[in-house]
Amino acid sequence: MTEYETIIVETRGRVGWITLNRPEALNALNSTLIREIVTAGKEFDHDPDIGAIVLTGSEKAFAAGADIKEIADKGYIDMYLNDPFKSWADFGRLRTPAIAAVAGFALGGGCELAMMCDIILAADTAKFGQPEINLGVIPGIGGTQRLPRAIGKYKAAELVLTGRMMGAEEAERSGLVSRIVPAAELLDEAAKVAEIIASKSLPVVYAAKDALQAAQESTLAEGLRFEKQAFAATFALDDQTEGMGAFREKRTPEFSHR
Ligand code: CO8
Repeated sequence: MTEYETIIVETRGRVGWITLNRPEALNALNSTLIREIVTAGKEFDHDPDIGAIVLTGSEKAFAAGADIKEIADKGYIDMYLNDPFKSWADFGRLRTPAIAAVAGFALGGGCELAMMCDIILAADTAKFGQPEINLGVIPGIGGTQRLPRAIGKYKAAELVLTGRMMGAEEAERSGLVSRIVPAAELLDEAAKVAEIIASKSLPVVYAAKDALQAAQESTLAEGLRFEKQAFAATFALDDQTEGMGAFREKRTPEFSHR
């Protein structure tokens, strides 16, 4: 098992847990933290015994964004040619569904990291925002692209252009979060959702995630064509035979992930 400095990594049954752990900096995403999250995510993704990932922070902060102290003195070439954030794309490409369990601040890169996950569960204390404009920069790992797709152009523009934070209620109303739960129940609720997903057939879960992803990245016609093929392909799986057979026999299916 890889040793980590800035995150805590655990396996509970078929669920992989990644807890950001830089409390002194409100989980600001420095280069070590980025490398570690991506490494842990990929390790879980390569493990066929893991069916879902939960990514969480502390009560005060999911993540307060890129580590401003680490990037403040960088120049254009550092950011463009030596892009310190390029490995994030690998996190966005994980096949295993990821649930962001967000309490406290999810700002800048923290909000963008939550948006790379498939489900965002928010504690009632959660605060989301893209405050980069206040620092003289713009969002750099998807904020200007995923936020408008999640909450619409006009609300996203207000947040990105003013740097205003929004609370959990507003985030849920806008479609950024899947559900709000009381802060004390956040991790239990994330565990329940993750365990449900991890109990399904892994190849079918991958197919569903791929098709949902296609909805974000393609036209309706392309997405529907992709779904048609992916749907038909599930009929090649033992788990389709098992799932439908179990329904006919009025029993719980036992998926073999084949
Ligand atoms: N970077 C570095 N250190 C941070 C960060 C950060 N983003 N956020 C908080 N900290 C540190 C503070 O400096 C402080 O440390 P110290 O005591 O040593 O000075 C400690 O965390 C606690 O923070 P505060 O005392 O400020 O706590 P408050 O409760 O008063 O305020 C806030 C909390 C409102 C969250 C405040 O800390 C804040 O505004 N933080 C910055 C938020 C921000 O602007 N985020 C965007 C960063 S830019 C970005 O994310 C660009 C994305 C591009 C790609 C990113 C890929 C990783």
